[in-house]
Amino acid sequence: MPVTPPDISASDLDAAAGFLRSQSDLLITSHVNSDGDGIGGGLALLGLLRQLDSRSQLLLQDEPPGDYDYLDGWDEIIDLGNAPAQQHDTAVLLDCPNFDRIGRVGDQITTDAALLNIDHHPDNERFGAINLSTDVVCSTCEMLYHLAMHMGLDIDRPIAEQLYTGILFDTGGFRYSLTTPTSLEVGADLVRRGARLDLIADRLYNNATFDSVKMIGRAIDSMALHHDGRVATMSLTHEEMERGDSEASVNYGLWIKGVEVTALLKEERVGHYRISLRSREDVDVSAIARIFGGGGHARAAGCRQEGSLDDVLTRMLAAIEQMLP
Ligand SMILES: [Mn+2]
Repeated sequence: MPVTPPDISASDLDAAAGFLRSQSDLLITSHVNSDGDGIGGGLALLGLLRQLDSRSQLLLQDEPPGDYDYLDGWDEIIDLGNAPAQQHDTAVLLDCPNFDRIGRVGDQITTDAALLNIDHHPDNERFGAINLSTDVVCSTCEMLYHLAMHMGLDIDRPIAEQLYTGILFDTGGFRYSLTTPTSLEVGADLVRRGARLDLIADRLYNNATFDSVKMIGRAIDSMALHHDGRVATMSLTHEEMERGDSEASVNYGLWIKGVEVTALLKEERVGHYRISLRSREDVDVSAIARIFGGGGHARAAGCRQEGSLDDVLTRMLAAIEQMLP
């Protein structure tokens, strides 16, 4: 049986468990543009709370991407476009370093609401009444696994697949450095409990559209090397962005030997760039992202910038250069 990492204290787990057991009508939510960790974790928590006969709902600002429709409970996710106007005085925030990350879902939470914060970002602001937050776990889903085990709840096949999805997503298939021995043990236990690892990996990694694969081609076409080949940048124009999802493109810079940091500049709106940063091992890209008002993890982070492509690129490269070893 996998053990709880020493950095999660039993008293924090007890406090979170007490919170979940004492509520009967909980709002569960995660950050804007929710990903596999937030969606898998949200659905898993819905299932776990059902075992406590507790009513809860999973509300996200944005309609979740259809890639996750293999998860049990998929139809139960509510996005803000389909949600009745309501005010909640208790909520669980998953995978959010601060309250603002939930976006406009925040308008449905009273200002004095009791919040349970479950997260694994190093810059977590411990904004909840109860905070289950440490960066020694690879994902919010791994944290939920430890919480479920601590509470003696049943992780059945549907919940195992929801949690496994978040863990696989956040570790890049158990490859990123935030993958610990415990993450691997948790993954193994979830497979033992019925998580279909082949199906989940296939849906996460081999599920792109024709347009988004072509977009990877355009991003690679734009690639340039800087700082003696230690930084690779790519960019996509607003026009290119409209043709499909570009999320998969960012990692290709790290395919190149010697590249320490890669950045993908995506023009979300004309003159407005969303920048995704990835690093190999020495550079903490979350520190770079924070300079520009963004955040994330040491190996994967992001921020936004306005201006011309040249200006934004110049600014990013100057900041990256400061961090190069
Ligand atoms: Mn996460």
